[in-house]
Amino acid sequence: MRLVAATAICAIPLFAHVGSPDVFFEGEAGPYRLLVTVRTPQVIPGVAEVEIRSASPDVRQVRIVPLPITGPGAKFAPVPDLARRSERDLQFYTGSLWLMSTGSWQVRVAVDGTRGPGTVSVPVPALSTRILGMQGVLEAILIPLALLLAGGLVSIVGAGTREAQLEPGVEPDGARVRRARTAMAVTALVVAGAMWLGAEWWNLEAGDYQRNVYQPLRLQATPNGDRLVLHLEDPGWLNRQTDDLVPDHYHLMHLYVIHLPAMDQVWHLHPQLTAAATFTQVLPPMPAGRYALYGDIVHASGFPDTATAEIELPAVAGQPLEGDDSTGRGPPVAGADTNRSVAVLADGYRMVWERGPSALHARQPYEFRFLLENPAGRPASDLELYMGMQGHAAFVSPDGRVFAHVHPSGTVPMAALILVGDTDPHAGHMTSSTGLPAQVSFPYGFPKPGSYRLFVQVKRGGHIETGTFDARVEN
Ligand SMILES: [Cu+2]
Repeated sequence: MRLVAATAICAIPLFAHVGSPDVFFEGEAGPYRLLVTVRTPQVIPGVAEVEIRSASPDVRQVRIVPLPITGPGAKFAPVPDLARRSERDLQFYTGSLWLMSTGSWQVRVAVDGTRGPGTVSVPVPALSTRILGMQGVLEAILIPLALLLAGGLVSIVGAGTREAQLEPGVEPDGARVRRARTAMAVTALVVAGAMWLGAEWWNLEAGDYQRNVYQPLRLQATPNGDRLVLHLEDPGWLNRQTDDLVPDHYHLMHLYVIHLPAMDQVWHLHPQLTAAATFTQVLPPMPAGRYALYGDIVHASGFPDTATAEIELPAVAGQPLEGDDSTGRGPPVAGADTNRSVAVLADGYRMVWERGPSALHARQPYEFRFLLENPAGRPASDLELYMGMQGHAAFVSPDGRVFAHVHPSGTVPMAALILVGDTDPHAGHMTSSTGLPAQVSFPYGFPKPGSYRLFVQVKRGGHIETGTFDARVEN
């Protein structure tokens, strides 16, 4: 009998962003700048832990409430919960929220303070990523107990049939003994039948739950000369579709291609939809080798997915990169300096990671800040928007189990932010496309200890620059 319960531990969570389930968001609730972290539950229904840090000290009260992004539930908000203010850090608030069903949710954060009220909604994908097999100890106790109960019932029925109507001390005759054996055999059959039915019912329930457990989209990648054809395949998770994609920062798919195992070159490409659930990318010149593919897409519900694949490519003559497509290089990841804070770019420019001296810890939200310097060592003055944003960063673990595509507003796709409505597509990032600050920041937290490579991309002087950095993350 396969025993399965609706809480925790045995598969690796893989979804929108790969292996990086926490949601990090930075943005404005009215006049207040907030950094919001939502630690999503591993099973649904489940409790999401919400952490909110206000950048200013003038916040008096924070209320939080979960709502579906679409459907009737989106219009009827339950009464918001008051977030608890930390006693040690008066700008830090925490709360817990139930997410009741799988899908696209938002956490609405309502702030009150000396500058009046303000609200902001943070999109949160809710999905079950795990199933818990019954613990071994519990199994070792419960199975013998069940057998004891079943055996007990059979012997009680046998003893009853054999001796219940006899005076104490009188031996049962042969007929009674035979009748008792028959009764015991029938009881054993009935008990075994009941246990079988119970197991069937349980497995049915477990199977139902199993269908809820998130399965990432599969990416079938077929090289074809200078082209790469990518087909999205749904393994059949709930009612997900592969033809309901919406553009996220101008493109239906953002494809990261990383050269393996050195991770010494990355491409950020934007394949074209050429048939149902099928994308085609004209490849740039690429050396023969093995490549990891991470294709970020967003469904119409605001639900993000990352489809992954690994492919072997022959040397590709390729076409020059066009439009928003870009590439960058770094040193081989094996033995890379995890304390390096400067990446040398083209034309003598430098990207500086303002990382400070303290160690990085897993599951901790950080503001990753990067400064672009010109050859004279001064802040660059010619930064532009790259696909509507000040910058794009990918946080990737060399084993490919973590991949997160992050923006200055956080891990949330821009398309989902637009769906939740109170975020104007041009708020939170710059409206003018030139004269941007030389510094760009990304809110993010690593899901687990280990080593990570960061690919940070900005646009300046009409071309896209990529800074490559490495981080060692402690527990
Ligand atoms: Cu991006």
